[in-house]
Amino acid sequence: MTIDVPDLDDPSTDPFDVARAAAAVIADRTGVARHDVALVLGSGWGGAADLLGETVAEVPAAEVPGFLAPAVPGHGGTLRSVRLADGARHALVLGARTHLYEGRGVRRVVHGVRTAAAAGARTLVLTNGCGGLDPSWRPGTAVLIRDHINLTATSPLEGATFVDLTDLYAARLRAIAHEVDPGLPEGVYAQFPGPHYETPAEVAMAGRMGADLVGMSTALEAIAARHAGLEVLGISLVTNLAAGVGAEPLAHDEVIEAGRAAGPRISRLLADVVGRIG
Ligand code: 8IG
Repeated sequence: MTIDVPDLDDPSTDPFDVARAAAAVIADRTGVARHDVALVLGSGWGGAADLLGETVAEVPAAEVPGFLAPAVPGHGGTLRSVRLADGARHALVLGARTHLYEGRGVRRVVHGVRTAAAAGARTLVLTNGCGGLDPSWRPGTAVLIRDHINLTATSPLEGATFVDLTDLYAARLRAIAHEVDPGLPEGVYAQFPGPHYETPAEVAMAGRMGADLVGMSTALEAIAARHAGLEVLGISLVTNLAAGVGAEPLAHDEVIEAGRAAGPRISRLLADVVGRIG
């Protein structure tokens, strides 16, 4: 299918036109006319889609309007359609996240979210790997995002678009996650622009502001999702203690190992939660 798609970087382009074009290509390439739920898989969550159900089709992101080839070759970069275990619903798994720090503009950052909405999704699950401020949250701890603090100094919305962000991270979906795992902690996620990690002073600042988690994604996507009418669930995987938290710096191989060890557990969690979302 060849279609003429306007350039997302052109200010006169309506980004929702590109999202609709992307959704049309996804429907064509996957043979799935409508996706019900979408997932964005962040650091540490790459394998977490495997338990969701049966993969129907995979499309390289670079072949879908508005999406970019992955910054790191062989690192994600595909859009996957998965038939959920109930046999009726389909999940769109976005394995290609564009981060703000890539410098491609905020439209690219939220294009996957807008495409998911255009593809029919009513629910969006945003996952990420992040730093934790609570020293009792060891690397490998999954945390539900209760709210966020956007420290990027930007917004994915353009013009006089005044969107209410009360209960952005839907209480209904957090309750479903708690049915699956009553012990899941909740926290406030602060999105920094990155790509550098925070200084200890910045982490302390974020803590005084009310943050429990620090990362480089998710908040801008959640804002775009709410604007597009999606119900949002956010789950973080704490892969490291944030800078200056805890007495000694964590060894990198310990962090990697904690993430690896968490893989099967967070995959199960994600599949069980998505299975219960109506
Ligand atoms: I993985 O400690 C991961 N991503 N900003 N800070 C920020 N992003 C992160 C961190 C962290 N760990």
